Amino acid sequence: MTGNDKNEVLLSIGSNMGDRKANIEQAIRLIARMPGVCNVRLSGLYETEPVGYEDQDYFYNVCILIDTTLGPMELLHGTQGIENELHRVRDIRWGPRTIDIDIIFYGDRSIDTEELTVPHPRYKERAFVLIPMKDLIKCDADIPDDKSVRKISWEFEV
Ligand code: A4P
Ligand code: MG
Repeated sequence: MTGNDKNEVLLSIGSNMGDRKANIEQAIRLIARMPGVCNVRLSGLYETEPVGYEDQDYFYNVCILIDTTLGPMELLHGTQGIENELHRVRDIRWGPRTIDIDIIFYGDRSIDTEELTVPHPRYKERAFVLIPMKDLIKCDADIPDDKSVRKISWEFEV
């Protein structure tokens, strides 16, 4: 436990199924309502080419910064609960996911357990994380391929 220490955390959120924008907005609302989470700040919304499995639809991606008194595992379990809640509505058996929430940074901590690796091990190779992230924090990582990431007009307040 970290007591009542407040940590700044960067989350990456992606969706490529159903109403992608609505899924992302709902995930953000649910994160903002978690006890122990406050001061939610949003990046722009981006449409991004799929990375990894190419035979799937384009994603929408955002990054958000939050302040939280939750410890890293509490936060992970909370965001996994939100993933489950949003998956359940869509009843998907295989394939793309309605929502994916990854912890990119948790303060300046390094964590390497079976359940959680922070900073996220692949974020530096991913334009779909780096470009939204640059809306929120200074970042000196090279942006790999920004042609695969396109900003979408977005009116949303938490
Ligand atoms: N886990 C470990 N570290 C973390 C962390 N920092 N944040 C563990 C969140 N979870 C973490 O995750 C699998 C396990 O990772 C969890 O049980 C957790 O304990 P998952 O969300 O169930 O599965 P996943 O997301 O499919 O796997 P993975 O390896 O995290 O996939 P990625 O790397 O997140 O890739 N292309 C575009 N354009 N946009 C996307 O958002 N996302 C992916 C998923 C692929 N291609 C994409 C996008
Ligand atoms: Mg994930």
